[in-house]
Amino acid sequence: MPGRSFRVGITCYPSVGGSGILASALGEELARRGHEVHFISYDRPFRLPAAAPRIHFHPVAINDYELFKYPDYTLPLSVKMAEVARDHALDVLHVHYAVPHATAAILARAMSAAGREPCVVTTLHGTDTTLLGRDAGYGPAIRHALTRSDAVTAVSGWLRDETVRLLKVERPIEVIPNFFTPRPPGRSRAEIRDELGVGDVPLVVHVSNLRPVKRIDMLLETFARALPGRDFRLLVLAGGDFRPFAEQAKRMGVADRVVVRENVFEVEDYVAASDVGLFTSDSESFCLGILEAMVLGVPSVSTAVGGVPEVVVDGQTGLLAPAGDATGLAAALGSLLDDPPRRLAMGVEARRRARELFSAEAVVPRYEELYARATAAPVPH
Ligand code: GMT
Repeated sequence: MPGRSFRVGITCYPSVGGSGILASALGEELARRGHEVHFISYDRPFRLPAAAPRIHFHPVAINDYELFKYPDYTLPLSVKMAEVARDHALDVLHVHYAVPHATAAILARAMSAAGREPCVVTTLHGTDTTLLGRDAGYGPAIRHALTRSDAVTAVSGWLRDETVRLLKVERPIEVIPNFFTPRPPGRSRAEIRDELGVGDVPLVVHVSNLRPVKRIDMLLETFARALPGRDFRLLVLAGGDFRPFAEQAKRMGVADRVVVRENVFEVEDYVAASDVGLFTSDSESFCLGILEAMVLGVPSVSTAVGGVPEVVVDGQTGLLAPAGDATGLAAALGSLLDDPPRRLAMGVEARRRARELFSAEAVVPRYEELYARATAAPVPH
């Protein structure tokens, strides 16, 4: 740890989603490096270990007052943030996903005693800008919170540029990419394949929360188009309900070749037992799923959207195809399935790139440096 240790409050969505996963991993790494980390959210983030030194969790209680048609989260969150900041003398409130976390943090800072205000660091993850930033009911509040944050980061250059374009943000936004640290292997490739009942045939893996932007329809379409003349399986690690898509798989006649596991919190063993990743999103600021595969030596076929080309080097660590192009995606997938040596070489290169650019060792010190800069020179407010 370089010099100073920080007391950091982290707020994120605790449910399945890239921003919460990244925030949890960051908290774990910061605690490992000697910082004191306080998670503040309505639930304990799902990938956070049950108990770990220097990691604390502060739940936000939400009351459902009859008077309100919709329960409010932003105000109780800001009050809890201010309380934790005061009681634990936090240096930094680091919020992941701007809505409503950045607004709550700005309010918490305003409620803190003069001279004891925590710095606010906001990390943008994607739809907080690309979806909500376009919404007239949110845009001005997001812009305000970003302008008043002491530091703002985005997980890709594409997301930084989109944020500037959509929200006309004039302050600097630093690009700090995502990272992924795999947990130690639990079960072997053979054990996992045995559980999945896939024998030795090539296995294509998809990991996501199945939201509409992930285009699961396109995933199944790509899979179905690549199948003729080949024997392989699709494994979907679903952070959401797969039932609406099971019908489509049945209609396409591929249901018996699709294996689904829902709510797998530790994806590593499943991904490591796979041969190719497949991601067909319409939009991704980064795509943590691709990185999880890369770290485990698995190359991906993906749509070339948003920040994905910053993660995947087309032809070296994976293959890219235009969004919505099931034919192109299926051709790319087929070419990797038909060429195991190329697939393996890409996996090696993917792992090397992940280690160099997207490992905790490469990324976490950048957050530490940012905390040091932000606390040394907070923005005047
Ligand atoms: O994947 C999602 O839909 C969740 C969303 C989030 O904010 O939780 O993911 C975004 O953040 C991830 C972590 O930085 C990125 O890897 C995803 O690309 C991004 N999703 C989109 O931009 C659609």
